[in-house]
Amino acid sequence: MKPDGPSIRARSLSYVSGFVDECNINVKAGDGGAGCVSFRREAHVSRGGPDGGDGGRGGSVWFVADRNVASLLAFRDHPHRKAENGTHGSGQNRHGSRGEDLEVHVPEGTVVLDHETHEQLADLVHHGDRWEAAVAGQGGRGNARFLTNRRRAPKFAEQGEHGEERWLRLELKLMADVAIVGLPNVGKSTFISRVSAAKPKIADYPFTTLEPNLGVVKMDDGFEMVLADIPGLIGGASEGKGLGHRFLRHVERARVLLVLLDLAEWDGHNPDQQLSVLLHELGSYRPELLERPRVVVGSRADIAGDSRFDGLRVSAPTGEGLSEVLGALAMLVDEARAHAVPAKSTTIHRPIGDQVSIERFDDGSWNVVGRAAVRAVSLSDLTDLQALDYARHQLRQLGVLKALTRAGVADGDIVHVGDFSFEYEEDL
Ligand SMILES: Nc1nc2c(ncn2[C@@H]2O[C@H](COP(=O)(O)OP(=O)(O)OP(=O)(O)O)[C@@H](O)[C@H]2O)c(=O)[nH]1
Ligand SMILES: [Mg+2]
Repeated sequence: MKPDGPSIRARSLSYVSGFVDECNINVKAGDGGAGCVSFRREAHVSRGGPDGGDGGRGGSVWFVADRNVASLLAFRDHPHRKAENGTHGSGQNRHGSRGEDLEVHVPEGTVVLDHETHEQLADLVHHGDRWEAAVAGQGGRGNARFLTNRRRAPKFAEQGEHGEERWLRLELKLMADVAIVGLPNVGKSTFISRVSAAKPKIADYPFTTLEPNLGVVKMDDGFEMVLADIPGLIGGASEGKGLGHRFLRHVERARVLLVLLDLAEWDGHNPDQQLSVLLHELGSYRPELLERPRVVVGSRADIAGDSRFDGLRVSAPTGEGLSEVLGALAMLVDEARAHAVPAKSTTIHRPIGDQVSIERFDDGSWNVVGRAAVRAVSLSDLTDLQALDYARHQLRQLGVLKALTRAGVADGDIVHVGDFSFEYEEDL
C-alpha cells in the first residue's frame, strides 16, 4: 500500500534494536611515565653529569560526537575506557614516549553529567564536538632537569603523575527534526513505518513502543528530515508516570512536534481531551515545548467514530492524508532550520587549578589536596636529602606550609600529601 501523493523513498537508521539512552562510563587517562635518574658515563670523563630523561605524558580520554553512532549501547556492558600510559625516561637524556589519546565516540546529542551531582559538564551536539573527559598525567622530569649550581649531582627524579580517573553519566537527547507524540496506541509507530524505512513494532495494545525509533523521510524534491517515534505519553508522564521523563527528554530538541490524536477514541478520550492531556504533560516537563511549532493530526481516520475533528486526518491503510502531513511538517522544519540559532555545544571545563586545600582527618592528621602539591612530593626517592630539600622548597612556594600553619598544625602532627606522609616540624 503506497500512500497517494508523492512517493516516499526512505532509509532507516539503526535504532531498531539495542537503543540505550543513558549509561555510566568510567574513564581513565594514561599515567605519565617516570623521570629517570642517570649519570653520564664516558671513558675520558671521571664524573659525568646527570642525563636522566623525562617520562612521557599519558594520553587523555576525549568524548567526540559522531553522527554514525546511534546509541549508548556500547557503554552499557563495557563501561571502561582507558587511554595509554606514557613510558619512562631513560639514560642519555632519552625521554619516554607520549601515551596516545583515546577518542570515545558518542552519539550527537550526548549530554555528559557528573556522576554524583548530575551537574551538566558538557553537551556534545554536533558531529565533531570534543570534550576532554579525563586529563592525562604528566610525565615526571628526569634528574637532568634538577641540575643547579648547588645541586651538581641530583640523585632524584620525578614520578609520573596519575592520569585522571572518574565515573561520568551520559544521557542521550535525540536530535530529530520531528518528534511524534501521542497517547499510547494511537498509531505513531504505524505512521513512521508508512513514511520512512523505520520498522518499529506495531500492535494493538498500549506501550508497544518502549524506545524511540528514528526514521528518515526523503521528499521528492530531495528534502530530508528525521522523525522520531516517541513511546506513548500518558497523563502524569512529566511526573514520571508510564515511561515518563526518559522519553520526554527525546522531545526536547525536536524542531517540530507532530501531535497524533486517535480519532477512534482510545480509552474514551475524544481528540480534544487527548490534546489537552498531551499539552499539559509537555508543558509541565518543559514550558518551552508549548512554543514549539506543531502539527496536530487525527489518526486512524478510516475507523474514526463520529468524533468531530477539523484538522488534518491520516489513515495508514488507505494512505489518506500522509503526504499532506509530511508537506506541513517539511515546511515547518525548513522554517525552523532557517531560523535556528546554531545550537552551541556547551562544555564546562573543570578548573584544573593548582589550588591547594587542607583538610583534617579524624585521627588528627592533616591532608594536603591539590595536584601541584602532590606533584611536588612525587619524587623517585624521598629518602634522598636533596630530594627532600627540593620537595620542601616546592611546598613552601605553593603556600602549603603557610596554609598548614593557618589551619593550626602543631609540631609532631602527621601531614599527608598524596601517598607521602611526614611529621610536621616548625622549622621545616
Ligand atoms: N484502522 C487503522 N488502524 C491503525 C491505523 N494506524 C495504526 N493502526 C493500528 O493501531 C494499533 C496501534 O498502532 P501503533 O502504531 O502500534 O500505535 P502507537 O501509537 O505506536 O502505540 P504505542 O507504541 O503503544 O504508544 C495497531 O493495531 C495498528 O495496526 C490506521 O490508520 N487505521
Ligand atoms: Mg509505537
